[in-house]
Amino acid sequence: MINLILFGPPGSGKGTQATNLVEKYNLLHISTGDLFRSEIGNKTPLGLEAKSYMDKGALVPDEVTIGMLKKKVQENPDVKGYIFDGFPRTIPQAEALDAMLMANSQEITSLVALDVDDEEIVKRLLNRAKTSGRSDDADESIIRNRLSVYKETTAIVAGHYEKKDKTHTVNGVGGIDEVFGRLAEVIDRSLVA
Ligand code: B4P
Repeated sequence: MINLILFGPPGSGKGTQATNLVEKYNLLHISTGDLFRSEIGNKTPLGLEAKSYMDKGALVPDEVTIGMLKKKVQENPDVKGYIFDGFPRTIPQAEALDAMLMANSQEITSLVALDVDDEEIVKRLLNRAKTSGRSDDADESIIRNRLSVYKETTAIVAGHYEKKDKTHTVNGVGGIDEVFGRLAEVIDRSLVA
């Protein structure tokens, strides 16, 4: 099984690249952000709770996020592997993911991080806000809060997998196809390692 984590700050291109990676590697794409937005769209209690955090650019609490992720994995056991997009974002989430995979004699194959500078991210997300209708993209101070949360709480997750020699970083600035080529090269190398 192939278990990839697509990592990087908000707006670094994770969702964009996951779509292409799914085609190439035939994996199930699980985006916790997309799962939350679907719950919000369906006005479920989980969605209402998640929205109160997402609108501020804060992380949704771990127990809610981990429970939702596990459910999605358990509903899809017969796949070649997973692309985890936007998960894990905290050390407890990473530990829960490792434990869940280990219970099935699996592990993370590789964490691939997209490196993009803050100003490029702010530009991309404000631009996406024009069509996405996402309130967390429309306000620069909320975007900057998301970037601070990433630096303070999420970035250390890359270090967690670095200790296991699983972390790889690629330059996320450039055309979408160009960035995809860089990702595929790193992933292909980690698959034969
Ligand atoms: P996400 O849905 O994961 O939001 P994101 O990080 O903004 O999306 P992504 O990074 O995939 O967007 P992309 O770069 O592809 O999370 C939203 C919120 O949900 C979080 O803030 C949090 O509140 C909550 N949440 C989610 N997961 C959680 C977890 N595990 N724990 C707790 N809370 C959680 O796209 C950005 C834009 O850039 C697009 O417009 C795209 O077209 C553009 N773009 C992409 N690649 C480009 C390129 N190469 N050049 C130019 N533009 C590019």
